[in-house]
Amino acid sequence: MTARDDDSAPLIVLGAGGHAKVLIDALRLAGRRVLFAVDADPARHGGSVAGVSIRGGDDLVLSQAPADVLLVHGLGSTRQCEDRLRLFDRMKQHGYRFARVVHPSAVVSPTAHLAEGAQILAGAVIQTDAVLEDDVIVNTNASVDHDCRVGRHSHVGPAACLGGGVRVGERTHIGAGATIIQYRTLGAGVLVGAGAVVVRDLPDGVTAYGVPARIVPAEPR
Ligand code: JB2
Repeated sequence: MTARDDDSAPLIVLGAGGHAKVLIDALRLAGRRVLFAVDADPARHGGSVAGVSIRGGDDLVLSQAPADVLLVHGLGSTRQCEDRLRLFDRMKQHGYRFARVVHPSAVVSPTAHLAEGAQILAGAVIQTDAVLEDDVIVNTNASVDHDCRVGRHSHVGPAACLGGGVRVGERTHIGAGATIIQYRTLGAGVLVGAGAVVVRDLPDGVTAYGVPARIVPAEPR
């Protein structure tokens, strides 16, 4: 599937926090129709997020036939991506599909590959032959250069920059404004701190901060 998402099915947003608001905004600008949102917090039920009503919890999704709707993954991440993975996999087990979200101001190469549920937010740039696997977020003003590959459920934070040919494993969180220089490889479950400059490969599961980025003992996530 290329950058364009032609599926016009109505949308249900999972989660009703900050990330969901940003997604709803992008969807509206792209002319997409959002049916309602669901949230794990019962105190939010009956309220709204960015003008979209919050009708209940995730079980409400199950009352909709999987063929009739597309889901939008509204859980963001600030340090770890496991919650996104858990919710995505739960809904996939029930047969649901996730919509791609591409803000109209994003620049996406026609040769980039956006897998199911990829989210490209305002001002982001996805360059030629980049591959974003399932459920990846490329947040506001971030850039993913040519031939990068970003693994499932990973999050490229606002204004982060991936040079050409960077490889990122699954569930890796790259903090706001971080830079990964060209052709480096980051493992799965890595946390890169905001503003870090990564000049060496990083193995699975590490936390790295600073300029140049150094591996530090992980704080509890
Ligand atoms: O399993 C769930 C679930 N777990 C938490 N299902 C559903 N449907 N909702 C769930 N939630 C809900 O997600 C919480 O009850 C809460 O209302 C919402 C998360 O909102 P919050 O604003 O705390 O975080 P966020 O994930 O929307 O946004 C974070 O990540 C973004 C990338 C924020 O830090 C943002 O500032 C950031 N831009």
